[in-house]
Amino acid sequence: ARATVYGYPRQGPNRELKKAIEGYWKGRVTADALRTTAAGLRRATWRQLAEAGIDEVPTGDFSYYDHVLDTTVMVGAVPDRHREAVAADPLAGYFAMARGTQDVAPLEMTKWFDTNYHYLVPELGPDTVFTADSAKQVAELAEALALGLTGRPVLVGPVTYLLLAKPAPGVAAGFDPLTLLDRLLPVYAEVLADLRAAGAQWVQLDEPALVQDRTPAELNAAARAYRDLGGLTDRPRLLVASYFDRLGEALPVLAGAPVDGLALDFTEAAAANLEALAAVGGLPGKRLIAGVVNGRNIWVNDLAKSLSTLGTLLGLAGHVDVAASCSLLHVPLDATAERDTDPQILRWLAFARQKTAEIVTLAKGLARGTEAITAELAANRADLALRACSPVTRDPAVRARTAAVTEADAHRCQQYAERAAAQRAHLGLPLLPTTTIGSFPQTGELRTARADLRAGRIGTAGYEERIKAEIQEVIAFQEKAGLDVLVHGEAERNDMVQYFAEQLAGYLATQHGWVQSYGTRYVRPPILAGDISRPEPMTVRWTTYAQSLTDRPVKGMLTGPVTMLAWSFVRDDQPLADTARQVALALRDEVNDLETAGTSVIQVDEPALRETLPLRAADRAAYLEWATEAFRLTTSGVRPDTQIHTHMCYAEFGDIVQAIDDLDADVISLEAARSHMQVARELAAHGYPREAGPGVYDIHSPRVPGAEEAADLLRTGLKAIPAERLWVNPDCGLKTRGWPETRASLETLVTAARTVRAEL
Ligand code: THG
Ligand code: ZN
Repeated sequence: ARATVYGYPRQGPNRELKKAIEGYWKGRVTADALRTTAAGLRRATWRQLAEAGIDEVPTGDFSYYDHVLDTTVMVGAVPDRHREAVAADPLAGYFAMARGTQDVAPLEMTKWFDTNYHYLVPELGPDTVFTADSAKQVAELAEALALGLTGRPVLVGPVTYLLLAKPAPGVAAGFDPLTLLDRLLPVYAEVLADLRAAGAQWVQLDEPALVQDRTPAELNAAARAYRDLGGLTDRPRLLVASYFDRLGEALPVLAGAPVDGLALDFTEAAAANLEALAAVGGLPGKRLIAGVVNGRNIWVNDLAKSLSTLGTLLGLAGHVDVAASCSLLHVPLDATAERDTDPQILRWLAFARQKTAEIVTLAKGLARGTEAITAELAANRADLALRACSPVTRDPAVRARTAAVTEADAHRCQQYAERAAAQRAHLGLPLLPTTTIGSFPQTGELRTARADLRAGRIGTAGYEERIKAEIQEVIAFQEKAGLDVLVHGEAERNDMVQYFAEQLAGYLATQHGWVQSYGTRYVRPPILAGDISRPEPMTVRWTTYAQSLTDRPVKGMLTGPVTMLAWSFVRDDQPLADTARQVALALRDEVNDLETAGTSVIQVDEPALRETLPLRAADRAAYLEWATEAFRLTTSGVRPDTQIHTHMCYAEFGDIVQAIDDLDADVISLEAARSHMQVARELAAHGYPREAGPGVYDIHSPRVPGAEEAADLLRTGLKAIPAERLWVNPDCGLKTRGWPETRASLETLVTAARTVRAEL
């Protein structure tokens, strides 16, 4: 049995890649220096993998920005608007596709399946002409071979590439990129021949799109693709890789194709994949790579359990190798860098480097029997036992409280109509009330103040004075601008998830646990390590301080339980629903304390509700059930006259309108400016019965809308939502904006609201 991985974090131990790329963008680093840094990082990674005992290293998984964009370059599908720039300077042109320039828009970016990685969406049309450019793949393979290693090029497969694409601008929306398959396959054939000539024995084609629900036509396309590529004579051996879920109906398709091996996910999808594999009679004579080490979480593997799965698989394939379930891109680099973490807890954690060691151990155990890894198995058993009975993972008070939750706890005690009347009387707001989403500009001074606090240059008192001064300014501005429901501006928050994670017991923050979100942007997701509780109020101080400065209502601002889970590493030792319920109860305490402290409007943001939707439709109802319950559990402990708001970003709400309704929030604000109030029409078509604020100002752009433009958007909104239920707000929070455009836009927004009010 061989040990392998499909991909590795690209950034380097100190995010050297980010620094080099951003330096190149600013003109401080030359293209050559950037290339040298990148090659050094690749070499260091391969050496480390080889020293750890990985038999076959991945190549071509490295990227300056995104591996889907690299595939676009490999198949020559550069959009027309970028051709000139790419021809003039390939590296600068590459970044122009990723980020746009003054004159040309970038490719659209979206989530890579259900991970927190984002890729650049290929733009294709009936006129797309593919041409092979295997230079990057060939060069990186050569680098690994030059180190004396066995390299396995990893490519995005042709079916997944087309399924991830969208019609190019100007192409009819009904255009199906999959119709280009026959044109694309010869290009893949050429790349495969080049890689074989360069010395590749195996090439991996990643087809994660096949773990999603697929139509018979799409499955046929996959069958055709791998019949054609498998039928080539001048090619390396082909490994088709799937991950993130079960292969389902695509498994018989790939098992029957003339390819040499399959890679399957045996973590959460283990049972389904095992069953489906047995049902097709296994993969006799073929290579099976078993992804038994979870590539998406940060927990140590249960080695004994994985060995048992591997043992079962031995009877089902010609040859079984061991890997992580997916690329290790989605986990941080090295847990031993976390020097501030409790050493007990550190033993439960496995980042990319630790997962690599687990894979090697399992391959050894599979090849030579458990006797060969007795010490590793014993240590692993001890670590797992410590985790299972640690007071961190088992807090009896939290467990008793979650067990006692009743149906009634997750429901407001009055129907919306009665609540709305009570809230109207209590708040006394005008028609078309104006508000913001919560955050105000995070200025350089605020970030400096936080850095000064961390470095000990200022004390807590000095820092808090700084935050209070900012709150005073934010409140004074909103009063002057004439907004109706004010916010404190969130000056004290570094990140909407991290801020709460740092204050909740059971959550763990990392020092160096960076994971790529997109391009050179990284996040450090906190870890839901144990049972969650709230030792003390987290936001009440700042909200009540802001309220003390004004007679208008100040909205309390919290991050919702689903988003707390979506942007953290979650536990693997209990159902997500249980973790969500614990977080919800902790947040419920905060909601209730805000109300007790005199807050009449409380917003619980759930921007990630839509993005955590499971890949398979069959799994969605169960997810939406616990997700909406967790939100209601957070927000249902308040009086009828306390108004609950929520907020969601991004535009595709169509498939979760019912879930949005099930949140039972009194008011929801949504992104809508760019789509001209499309969501308002979608809500109306669904019969959404409560209040909504489709955004009238696109915060992703520094452009200030005109008052008449904003008023027009409001009039459009009024066609879908009656005046009694329509709010006026921007699309999203303002933390990434500067003060000048924030001031101007909010003044415009109030003017527009007043204009349209006068027309009613
Ligand atoms: N918070 C958290 N997770 C998120 C988002 C968030 N995941 C999804 C989405 N938003 C990701 N978007 C971004 C946007 C900006 C950055 C990262 C992810 C970013 N990162 C800084 C960088 O890499 O330079 C680092 C910031 C820091 O120092 O913490 O700019 O809003 N939790
Ligand atoms: Zn938003």
